[in-house]
Amino acid sequence: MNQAIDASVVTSVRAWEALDSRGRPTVACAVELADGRCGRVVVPSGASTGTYEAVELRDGGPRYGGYGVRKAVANVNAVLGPAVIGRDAADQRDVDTYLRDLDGTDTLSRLGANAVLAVSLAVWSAASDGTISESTQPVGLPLPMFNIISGGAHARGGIDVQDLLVIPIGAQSVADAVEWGWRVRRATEEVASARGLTAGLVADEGGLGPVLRKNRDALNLLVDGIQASGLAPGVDVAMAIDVAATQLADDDGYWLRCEDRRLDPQEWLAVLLEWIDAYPICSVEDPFSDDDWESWAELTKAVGDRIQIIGDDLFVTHHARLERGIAEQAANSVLVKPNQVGTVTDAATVVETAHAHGVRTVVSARSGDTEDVWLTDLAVRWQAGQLKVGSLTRSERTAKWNRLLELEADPDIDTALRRWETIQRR
Ligand code: 2PG
Ligand code: MG
Repeated sequence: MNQAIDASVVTSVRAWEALDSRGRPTVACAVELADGRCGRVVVPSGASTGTYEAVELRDGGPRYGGYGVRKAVANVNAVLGPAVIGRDAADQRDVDTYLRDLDGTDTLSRLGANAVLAVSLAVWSAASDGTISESTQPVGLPLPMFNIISGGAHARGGIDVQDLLVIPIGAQSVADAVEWGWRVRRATEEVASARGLTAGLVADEGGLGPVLRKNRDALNLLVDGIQASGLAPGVDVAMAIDVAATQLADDDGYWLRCEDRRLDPQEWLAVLLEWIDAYPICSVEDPFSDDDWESWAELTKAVGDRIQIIGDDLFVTHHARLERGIAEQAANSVLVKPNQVGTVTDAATVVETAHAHGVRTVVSARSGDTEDVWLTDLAVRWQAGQLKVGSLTRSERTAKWNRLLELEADPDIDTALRRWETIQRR
């Protein structure tokens, strides 16, 4: 063994049960290397999970309403951790392949994707030691996507569309982007209050959770909020939606519960195209369910490159599903969530595949997230085009924006905000 490898050998792995931002138990893990570097992470967890995601291990039973993760923690401390000790943390692919082999299932359901990701990320965190780029090349910082209004699984009693977001497409810096997002959120809250809506309710990702009767009411509220902020809709700031349509789908098509409307896929496609024409929408995520490949391809064909169509539940950060999507032209963008697939290497492979095929990348947090900032660092390392971590309130959200602001302000890193034009050309 040479000295460099000696220094980055894993010497200790320790896991414990912690809480995520929704107050649900999650796995925390600390890894130490021979030279003293250490990584400590707390893994996130989704609410509108895709059918094909890697599987979190939960304890069941009365403790924490069944959400406890003591079994996953025990799997780190007794199986995954001891197996990783002695391996080179600088070789992430080797570590992750080994972790995956130990589990032995494609969805990591035996030892738990929450257990495997905790170790994979903590190893990555220890080895990277807070550094962003080894190169002296300019590092493009991802363009933020800010959640303003929430519905669906993130805001009980709200509209069907899960997230209404803004992308500050005209911003020249992260600092401006963040301030513009803040202005839109505040103005939207004021417009909602003036309309007598209970806008102060905050949803899981820090966005507003007003009780509205129609999905269009939310789209109108957001466009009015952008206008009231003094920014130009579609020029400074564009709208984005995450439908999370797997949550709306049943055997007959799509069910808009707040409007009590049932639509077949063709009718639903027509509604989406109406919205895209009527509002300054530049991005639509999960417009159809994760099995409705045909409808995806129809929408993507209809909009061409005019707006981005993002596969979240469709691709679940899984390279085989992304490759099918590329072959069938089901979407032109991919959401990347490390815990959907379970290891840093698998998520990185999806980013590489996407970039090699001109598919845009949006690195994303989960609705149940944590105080950690590794997601921002991964997005920058991977040179992802965009970053989606929720709204501009709540510490688990602002921590990740704050890290982006920190990187932009770091004189030792040659950074530039990834501009919308650059993203569109990608
Ligand atoms: C999504 C995410 C984040 P969840 O659908 O994109 O907004 O939600 O973590 O609940 O899957
Ligand atoms: Mg989504």
